[in-house]
Amino acid sequence: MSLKIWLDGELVDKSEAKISVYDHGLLYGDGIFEGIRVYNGRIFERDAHLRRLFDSARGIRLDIPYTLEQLIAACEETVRINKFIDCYIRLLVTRGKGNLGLNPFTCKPSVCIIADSISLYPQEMYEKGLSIITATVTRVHPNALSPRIKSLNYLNNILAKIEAIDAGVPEAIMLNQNGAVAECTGDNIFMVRDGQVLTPQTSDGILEGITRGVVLCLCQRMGIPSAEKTLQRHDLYIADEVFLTGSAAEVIAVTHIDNRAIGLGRVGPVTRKLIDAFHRYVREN
Ligand code: PXG
Repeated sequence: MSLKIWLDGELVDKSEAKISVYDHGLLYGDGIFEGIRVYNGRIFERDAHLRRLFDSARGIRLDIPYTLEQLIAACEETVRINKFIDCYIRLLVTRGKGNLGLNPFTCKPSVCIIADSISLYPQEMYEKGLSIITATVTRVHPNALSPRIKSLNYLNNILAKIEAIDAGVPEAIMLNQNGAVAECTGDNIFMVRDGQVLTPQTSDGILEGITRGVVLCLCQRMGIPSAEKTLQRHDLYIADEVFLTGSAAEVIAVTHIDNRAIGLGRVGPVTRKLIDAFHRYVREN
């Protein structure tokens, strides 16, 4: 059976799910999205993802032509009709079909919901951890385009991802305009030093990741001290452990950065505990 895609209120076959070449999502990368996991048939952190979607929409002055309740029902229907138990939902809102020219206010927004599988890194990297690099390209300045907006315009991250691929590694750290650590191309970054878990603050120019929020919450529940703090690349180099979080990536260890071993150069004990706790948590909540 072919996959069914939810497109502007209808469930259509994947081969029929089409968007106009005049859609400003294509013409200008004008739109927003969410990437959400479904575990055990439940949409993980559903309300947080939808809240961020509506916040992103506000950030770019896009009126989503559906209510929160309608979008929730649409996501649930898309998962159900495709008979998924565990999957990944890509929910996107494009500015929609309009005229050539940047003016977004001639467009009628389109909403598309894809339920499918995703794997960001090969399975063996989850056991061994990742080697990553620092990208030379700077994370976009918050006053240019806030990284808090999950926009369809991912060129900044893609340029960093290309640097990673060129270097033969799967991921890159992006620094902000001040040279501080921001995040990776599709994940938030954490470090552990002397038993304390640290991650950059919102004001360091990051997407406020839902998985990041869950991991901070797990730290609290497990009695692991944690804080949001501006970090330099040097902080990562001298960390005991580094790991990444994201809806697609889940929680994954980083063992090497810029060819330097982090700590002992293997998956550390705090990371291991948080990975296990995360996998338990997603099946409970
Ligand atoms: N930073 C950036 C720039 C992201 O794109 C995260 C952090 C983590 O946020 P969440 O809320 O997912 O914990 C992201 C999320 C993909 C893909 O297809 C990327 C993300 C999510 C889902 C799929 O590469 N990035």
